[in-house]
Amino acid sequence: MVAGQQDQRSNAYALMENPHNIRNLCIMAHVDHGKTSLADNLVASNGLISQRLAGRIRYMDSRKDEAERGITMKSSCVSLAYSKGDEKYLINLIDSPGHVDFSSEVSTAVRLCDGTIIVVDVIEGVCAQTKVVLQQAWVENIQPVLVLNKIDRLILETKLSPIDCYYHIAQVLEQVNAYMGELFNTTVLGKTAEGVERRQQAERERRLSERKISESETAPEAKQIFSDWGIDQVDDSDLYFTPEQGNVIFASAYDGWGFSIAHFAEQFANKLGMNRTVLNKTLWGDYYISSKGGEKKIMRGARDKRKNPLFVSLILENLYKVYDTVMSKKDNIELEKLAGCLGVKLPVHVLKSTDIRAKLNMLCNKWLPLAPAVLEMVVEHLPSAASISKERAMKLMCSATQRFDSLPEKSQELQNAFVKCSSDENAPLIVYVSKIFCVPRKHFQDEKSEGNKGFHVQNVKSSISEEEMAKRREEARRMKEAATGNSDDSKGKELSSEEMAEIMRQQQEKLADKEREREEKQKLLEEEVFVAFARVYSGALKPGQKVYVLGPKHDPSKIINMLDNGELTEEQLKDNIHVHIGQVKGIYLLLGRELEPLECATAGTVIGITGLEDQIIKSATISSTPVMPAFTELTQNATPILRVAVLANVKDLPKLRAGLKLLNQADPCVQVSLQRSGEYVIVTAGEVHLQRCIDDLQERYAGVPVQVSDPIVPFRETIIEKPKVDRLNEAIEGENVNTKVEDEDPLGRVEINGSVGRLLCRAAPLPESVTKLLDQYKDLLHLITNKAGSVVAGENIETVAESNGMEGKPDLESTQKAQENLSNVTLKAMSELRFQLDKAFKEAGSEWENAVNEIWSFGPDGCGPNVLLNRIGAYKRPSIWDKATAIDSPLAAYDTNFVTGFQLATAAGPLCEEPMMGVCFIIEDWSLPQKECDTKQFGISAGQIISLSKDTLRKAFEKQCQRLMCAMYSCVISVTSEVVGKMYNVIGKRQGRIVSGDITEGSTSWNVTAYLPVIESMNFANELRKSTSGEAIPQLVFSHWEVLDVDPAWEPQTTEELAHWGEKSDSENIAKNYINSVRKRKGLATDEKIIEYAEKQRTLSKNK
Ligand SMILES: Nc1nc2c(ncn2[C@@H]2O[C@H](COP(=O)(O)OP(=O)(O)OP(=O)(O)O)[C@@H](O)[C@H]2O)c(=O)[nH]1
Ligand SMILES: [Mg+2]
Repeated sequence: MVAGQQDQRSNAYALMENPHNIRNLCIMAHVDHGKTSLADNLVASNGLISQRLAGRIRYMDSRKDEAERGITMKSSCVSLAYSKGDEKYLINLIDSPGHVDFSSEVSTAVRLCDGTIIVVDVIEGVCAQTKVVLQQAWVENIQPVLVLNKIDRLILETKLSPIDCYYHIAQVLEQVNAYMGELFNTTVLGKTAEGVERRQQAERERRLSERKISESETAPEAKQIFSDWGIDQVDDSDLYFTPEQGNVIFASAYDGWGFSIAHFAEQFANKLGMNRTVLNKTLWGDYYISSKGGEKKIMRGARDKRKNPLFVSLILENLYKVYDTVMSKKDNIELEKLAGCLGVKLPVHVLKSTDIRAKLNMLCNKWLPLAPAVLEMVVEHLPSAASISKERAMKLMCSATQRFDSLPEKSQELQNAFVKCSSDENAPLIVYVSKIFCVPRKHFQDEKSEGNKGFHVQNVKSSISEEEMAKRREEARRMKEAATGNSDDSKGKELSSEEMAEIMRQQQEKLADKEREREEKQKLLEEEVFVAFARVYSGALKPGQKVYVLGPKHDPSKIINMLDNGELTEEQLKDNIHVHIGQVKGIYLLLGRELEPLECATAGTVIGITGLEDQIIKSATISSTPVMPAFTELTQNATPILRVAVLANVKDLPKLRAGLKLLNQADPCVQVSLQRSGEYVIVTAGEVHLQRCIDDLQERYAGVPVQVSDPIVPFRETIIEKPKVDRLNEAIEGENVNTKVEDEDPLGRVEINGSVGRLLCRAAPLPESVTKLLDQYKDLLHLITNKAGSVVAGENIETVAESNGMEGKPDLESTQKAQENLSNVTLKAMSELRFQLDKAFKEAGSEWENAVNEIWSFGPDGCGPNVLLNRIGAYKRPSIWDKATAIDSPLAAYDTNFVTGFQLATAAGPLCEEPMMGVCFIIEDWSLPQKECDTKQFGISAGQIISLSKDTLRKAFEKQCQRLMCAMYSCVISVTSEVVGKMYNVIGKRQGRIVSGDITEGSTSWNVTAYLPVIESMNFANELRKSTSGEAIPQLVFSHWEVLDVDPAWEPQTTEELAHWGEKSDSENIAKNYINSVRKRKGLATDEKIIEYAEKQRTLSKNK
């Protein structure tokens, strides 16, 4: 079936013509479950690599570090040809990484696909990332199929008997389906109603079918189930994985074999003379063959009757025999005989080979070739590129938070283009670029021949930048002249004017720096090419075509009225930072490590595009019209948390800057920023990701040695209820109080009464459940407060705002409009959140009774986990849940300023200027000075109100018991029982906490979940690997924030404490240490003494 496909590959155009025969899919799984090995087999089917190397070479892992570490670090695509009967298919296969650090790469892959192959290692079963990818497929609404991999290990390593092997596999399948059921049952906020309904229907039908089966079990006459057994009508194929449906493949990617139930059903139907459909439904499950009375019948109840199920007797026993003959008996004559039985002819050189595994691979691959089994499942069960539904198109064009009909009509019409998937000349061009990646120039197939397109690309590129460079030089020359001209006017001063010389030098240096930066980028682009990883949804794309490149924040409603004949003028383009015009240079078919040039890419296919690197950062939408909305943002599963500063030699700084820009452009997850302190900081998802970024910077993007600082780990500052016991576990009362709370007011209220008015407020710890909710729904809060605005506009707000020189003044009308544009899903989510918050507040005690309606703002950034409550009797403003309305109160004019103060206070707390978390500021009274109310003439400035609120809130915070919060990783490790103890040691040493540790049923491996403070996690993976002889690979993902229950201000004071801890507090105050290290890094004052024992020093010097 697969033979001769190599030729078809080169004829990609013929394959692309029919989008109904294109499948775009990705392979997803937990780390090391065998994705790349499976991809190898599929690639080998097209002759890109030899079958002998499939499962070993890991062709898609093209980077050096991927090969060295043995893990995939990026998603990459290979286009394959496959034919079944007369139909020819183009399969665009994307291999994705399984390591959590690269989960954003998985997101970029999923977005371009309509289906996915989920791989599960049958030894390890469903692991943390398996669940994540299943959820991702569910959320993105793409169809999954399943490959149960590494079955050879069940046979060879665990040495399970065939029947146990069957039960083990059945259990793993059950685990996967149980999780699918769980996904279906949990109502994730934002999930579309249609999706839920569709799945509910499937679930109902499944239950019905189960009932039917169990009913049939009770009826003895129904035990023989050749004929009508009532399952036919059930279609739950899109919810569960069931071998009889054909969406499950049993495989060993390493040994190159794999099969679906249908394959054996066909074989045995002929051999045993049975009905193929019946065999298809009974080869998996509790069925056995009974040959009572000479007639062979398939019966139910194998388990009860202690019979071998069909899967064991017809399939597994044969497989075991093959493994036994090749691996244990090593008898060539018997092997040849067995091969004959299986209908396989082994070449002589294979029979003579001493490499037993190669022999096994050859035999199994010929008997049960993996690639056709998987590809057949793919074309039958995964949707084609032309089957995008209106709902899915809507989801791609418009985020769930916005109403689709709030888009301009012309934009809404484009929804049809997705459904049509037409490549006609008139069809609008719609392309999505999910990431941009760097490829060495030598990997372009057209670079290898002379006068090729790629070269042309390069020439055009460099000529443009030559022009730009010339322009820059001219600018520099003019500046220099201007400077000299000035000094000409005052000749006498020319040399004496040091200032002038200095300015000139600085200007030149600046220019030269930028120049060098550009040159560096240019040099790099001579060796490497940026390729946009894209899918054409509608229209056809050709090299040389001019297109609109729309940034992720592009909103067509903002430009719709400017359009002149459907286009934007150059002037308008200059003003709009989200729309660019770019020219496509080359279009390529992606072939794993190589790229093959195309003359045209039609709708439905996944391609690489060159020439747009100046317009695209991370992702973009490409279209022939600017009314196309930007595609919705990719779902990210991991929060980048590991932050480091990067340094280079002064002379290398331009290179470093250029390199960082390229890194930021090409990595979907990394965040690059320039701190106020002048440091370049990069934020990565974890240690492995960091290492990859640094390697890329050093070897590809910057090409200079780069130094990396110690990780900058974020903290949060919070307050807690007054503790009841001290560090010696004794009740705190009276004198024994060891906290900094001052007691004039038991609640710690702060009152300010000055020239800008009176303010009375206090801070209180938010109930934990409320903080959790706020943290969880950060994005939703962002939408509520920033877009739909809780902004209150006073009648005279504009005049006051203007007189204050305030920019971005709240605009009641636009706020109301934004509120109207919120989609039903968002409104529903908002009311749900409000309900949950109300419940959480009410459960926390009577003092929070009405809190949810008093919420004024969230902070920092309007969406953080801190709350500002309005309990001012005289100021009745609508809460954030209500519609923005104008209210008549003098305070309304300063409302936003007050909130800004709150945002600033919560963005940097007093302990070490880190953001606050879980703090509630209750404003009990606020009034302006009397004369301010009478007349606006003596206006109080916005700045005064901001400082008033910021400083007072900070003071209120300081009056409570302050604590530091640490970021925690959740760490999932699976290891064998021999090294579990060693693993616990390493976790314990780093202040980690084991949450759960279970032995996986049917194996000796343990699945352990632990929490580990991020600050203690450096080098953790290495240490763990070393102490467990390379067995344990931790998967660290940011999990949550946890209060460090140590008072940072604590020092031993009472006699007992002094006796217990010693005067210098023998064991260090860990919270204080953390705070001091942060303060030192930020250049803030600490109370550490530089000289601890001055006398000793003196004695030392005397003794000299
Ligand atoms: N015994 C056995 N080993 C396998 C099989 N499939 C893969 N492996 C091995 O498992 C390891 C991981 O395989 P990969 O294909 O790199 O796994 P992956 O899922 O691509 O890993 P990441 O991309 O890093 O997440 C390699 O050592 C493979 O040789 C299999 O079917 N049987
Ligand atoms: Mg891989």
